[in-house]
Amino acid sequence: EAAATSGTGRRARLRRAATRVLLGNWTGAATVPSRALYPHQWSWDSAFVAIGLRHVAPRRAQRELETLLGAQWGDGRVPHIVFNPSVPLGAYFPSPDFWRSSGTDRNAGAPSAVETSGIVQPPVHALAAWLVHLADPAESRRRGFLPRVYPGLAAWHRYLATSRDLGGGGLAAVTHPWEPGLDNSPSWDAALARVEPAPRGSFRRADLDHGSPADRPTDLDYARYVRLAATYRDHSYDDARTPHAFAIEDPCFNALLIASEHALAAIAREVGADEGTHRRRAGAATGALLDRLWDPAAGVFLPRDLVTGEPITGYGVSGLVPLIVPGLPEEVAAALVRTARGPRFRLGEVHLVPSYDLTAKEFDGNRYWRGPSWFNTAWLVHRGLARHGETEAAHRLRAQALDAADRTAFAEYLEPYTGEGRGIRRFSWTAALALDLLH
Ligand code: 2M8
Repeated sequence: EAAATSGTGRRARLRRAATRVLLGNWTGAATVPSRALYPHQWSWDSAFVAIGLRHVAPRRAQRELETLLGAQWGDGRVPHIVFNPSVPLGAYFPSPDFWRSSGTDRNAGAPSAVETSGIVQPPVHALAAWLVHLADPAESRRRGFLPRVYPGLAAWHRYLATSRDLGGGGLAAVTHPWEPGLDNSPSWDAALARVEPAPRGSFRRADLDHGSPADRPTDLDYARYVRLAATYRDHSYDDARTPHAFAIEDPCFNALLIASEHALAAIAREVGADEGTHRRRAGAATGALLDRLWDPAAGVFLPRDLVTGEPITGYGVSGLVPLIVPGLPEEVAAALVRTARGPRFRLGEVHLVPSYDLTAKEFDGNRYWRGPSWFNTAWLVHRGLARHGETEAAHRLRAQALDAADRTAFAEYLEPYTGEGRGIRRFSWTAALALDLLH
């Protein structure tokens, strides 16, 4: 009984600590991922933040998503960063003077009142909006939350389904390693190697003011990130005109789009719009995901490189995330669970879910998305396990995540073998997703 009581006490303490992190990172209209390393609003971070915040401050959770959508472009894209004008330019690279969004010709319809990046991040937003609504439907209806966000979310999905279907097969492509959010994953290495690096000294890495170089992407990675973003910018962020040296169909990105499309259907029903369109799109995208990215022999979803037309072999956590997709064939789900439990991810044996194959030579347990375990992907895998009746595995993952969040003061990521915190602390989505798992 004493243990149970202290468990309850520990949970209450963790809930308070997580809430404090989110309050500390709140800027008045949105939440920064971290005051030091990421002092602006990030797209998928905000969606995860809203998912946690809904339990303690539902109105702020709504606000978080509304602020992000307030920076949406005319063509429907939701930018991956919305810049806070009161933060000095040198605090984060690339800054607004690199992206020059408000000065871009009006084709893509970048807003003029706010500075943003020109690339995107995974579409977790409709899912987040629906979960935020469910946390407090009365408050949501009182504020007209869903009618307010529905048109923007629908336009966002339309942008991805049209301008970003670069392969013509019914999936959305990412055009920069920052877009899938798994920045320096080994999965992007071969595609990135084709990109001519920007000249050394043409940019300054503000991230190294706050993060250890051993935990961050390399200078060569950055030189290529800069080249890709500059090329897109110099083509006015026009997807049809940009010669995309990097174009990939990522399983995690598309699985989130499908889960969000189902959420959008539920939102449409609630606001009196046409639910059927969204369900049909979700169904079609699920078919495309299975046709184009599922590898039954490997037992994992593989990203597809649209430049070579070939699948990208190797096991990334992205390939497990389709577990969250409603209506996934049971044999596919079962194979994914086997892969997660197998030697490459060792679910339940190591801490959370490594971002990359533990047995691969590219695996690096400290360096960002090349191996460390992250809380957002753990949350997604947890959701997928629960969906497929893997109750015990889900339960264990949840317990690990809560314990790790607590132990590490909400670290950005973990070394998977030791469970030690890496990156920055008081990281917003770690706190937010811990809050969600506590409920
Ligand atoms: C990381 O990415 C940014 C660029 O967008 C960076 O390295 O500066 C990634 O972990 C990404 O997934 C995340 O959204 C962002 C902010 O937390 O940081």
